[in-house]
Amino acid sequence: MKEKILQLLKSNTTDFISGEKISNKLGVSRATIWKYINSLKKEGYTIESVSRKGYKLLSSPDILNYEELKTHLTSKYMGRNVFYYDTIGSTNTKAKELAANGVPEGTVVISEEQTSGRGRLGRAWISPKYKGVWMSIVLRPDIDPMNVAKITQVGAAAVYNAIKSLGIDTSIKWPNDIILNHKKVCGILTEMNAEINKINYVIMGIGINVNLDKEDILDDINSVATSLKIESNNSIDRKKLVSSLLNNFEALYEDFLDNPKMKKTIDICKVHSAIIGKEIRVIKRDSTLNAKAIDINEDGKLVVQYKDGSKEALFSGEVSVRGLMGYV
Ligand code: BT5
Repeated sequence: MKEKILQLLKSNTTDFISGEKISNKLGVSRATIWKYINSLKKEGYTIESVSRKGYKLLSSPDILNYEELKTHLTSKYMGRNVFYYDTIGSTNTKAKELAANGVPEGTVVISEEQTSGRGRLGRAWISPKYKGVWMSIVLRPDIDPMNVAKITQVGAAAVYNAIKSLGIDTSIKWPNDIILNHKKVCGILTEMNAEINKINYVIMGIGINVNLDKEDILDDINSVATSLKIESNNSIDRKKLVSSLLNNFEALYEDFLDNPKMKKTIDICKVHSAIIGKEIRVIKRDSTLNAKAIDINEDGKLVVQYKDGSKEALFSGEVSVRGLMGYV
């Protein structure tokens, strides 16, 4: 009932809606409406109430539940089943649990804060409350498990497009970072559960530093990390960003399922690459070599050329890439 009242208020934010009208439409008493309006106010909605006129929604809180996201969502299934938390350990861990219990493709876990956010190889990911986008998408692609790494590129391209739709131009550092002014604003962690030739599910975790302030970026990462707000001097609308990300991701993901060469994704990752054409360091488990990044191929691999002229297509699982002068 609360959602229905909110929907009515949202459908008309220029005029007051009378208690009588709401009561007739939804078949509940005026006292019940008043109770729900108070509860919405407690959640952070600013609602003006004037006797004889009724109620008017003045503003909505900056939170990322489905009620708030759906205004901007145009996707068919990405983000249509949202598990929203105020705080959680890691959205990827929760998404795995839900996926194992059978939630459908496109289910999203999103939290205002993570207390044990994870990067790759067990690294920590800082995720302060209400300041970022910390979310995971459950996917069930019918593809060879060997091709799962490609989905990280689909995610990176979708994040690029979503941030661009808000007027900020970033670049993509293969395989899983989005970069703004040489620092990281977003990281992607793709995890999967599979048998030898069948994927049970893939979890695509995305962390975007949206409205973090300088003091949120702790000492040990401030040389590599930044936020959209710090770089643009503007607070960013997180709801628009998440919805745009899900809309973009669905389109590129479908293209990837239909065309494994995923031209649309690769084009975005190449044109907006932070490293193609540059000298980089390729850090493998037991060696570090300088090379020039020259291409991203249709397998989503980074093609590099070493000093001796030899070329190699790198698989994202086995390397880290750094600029010669710093992070990138
Ligand atoms: C990543 O790992 O970049 C993947 C990050 C994925 C985070 C999302 S949030 C939602 C979902 N749930 C999770 O638990 N995780 C996913 P990697 O390339 O390994 O980078 C990790 C490194 O980035 C750390 O070792 C730090 O140096 C740095 N770092 C940590 N927090 C950061 C932040 N908020 N912004 C930028 N860099 C950060």
